[in-house]
Amino acid sequence: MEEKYVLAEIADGIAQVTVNRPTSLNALNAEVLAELECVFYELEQDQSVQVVIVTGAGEKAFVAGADIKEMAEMTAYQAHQFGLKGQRLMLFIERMSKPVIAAVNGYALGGGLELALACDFIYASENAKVGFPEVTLGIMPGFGGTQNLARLIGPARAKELVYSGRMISAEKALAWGVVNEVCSQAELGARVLELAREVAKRSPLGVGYAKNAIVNGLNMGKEDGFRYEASLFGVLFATEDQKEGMTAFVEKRKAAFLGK
Ligand code: DAK
Repeated sequence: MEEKYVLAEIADGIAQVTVNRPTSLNALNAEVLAELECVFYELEQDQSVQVVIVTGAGEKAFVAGADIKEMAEMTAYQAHQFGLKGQRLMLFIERMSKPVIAAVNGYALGGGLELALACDFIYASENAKVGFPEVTLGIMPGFGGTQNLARLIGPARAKELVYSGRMISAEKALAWGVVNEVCSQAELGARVLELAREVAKRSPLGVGYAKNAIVNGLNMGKEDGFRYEASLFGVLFATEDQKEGMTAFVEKRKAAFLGK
């Protein structure tokens, strides 16, 4: 598929995905969602990719939400299909076997914040603003935002954000635990890349299984989560990465992981 609104570049095991529709502040229309779905599907299959970074083109926005102009004309059936498409994308990202980091370089609103929340975590620039303005439009978050935000920062703060439709600053988002780190816009790309490079040196299986345990464990009771973790832990002992990691430690050298 030839992508029009989504750029993907791969170098040294790291894929950089950019939502590239800056004149609409990278708003998600049906075409952008479809392209993102294809790109993420390909990155999941690509063995050379260990970490994915998602950002928005331009200096103003990560993604300013679902495309309001497109949604304004939708029938209930089209809105339903649009919602299913968005949810499918968010769940796919959440369940990918590789980490996905959101580099939020400006507005992350509505569906844009939902995209960022579907990622493993968020680094943001100082000018970033995040929020759920859906209630100002007569709707509510529908790409998993109510579920992911409440799980991340607790129901009280999530309700305050969702009910008010307010945008909060990067600084407040950091204090509330929506984002992991805030830096200047000029530094954001480098800070995220630095972390991605560190993660890309680790065992892809160790990282992927840990993601699997955290993501799926959050949907389980604690004891089921412990059992699930133990099963995945055991499976890793059937891999070459475990043998290589421990042999390298004993031989006092750096491990060369193969992801198998
Ligand atoms: N959709 C379409 N166009 C957008 C947009 C958006 N979300 N956000 C910005 N744009 C466009 C603007 O219309 C403008 O286009 P032109 O007028 O130049 O053609 C251009 O981007 C630049 O924006 P502004 O001129 O407004 O720039 P400002 O700096 O003045 O303001 C802003 C920036 C981010 C504060 C403002 O653009 C704004 O308030 N944007 C809307 C933010 C928003 O409300 N986002 C949430 C959208 S609702 C569903 C599940 C989920 C969803 C929907 C359905 N189902 C289950 C069915 C998700 C819903 C949402 O995300």
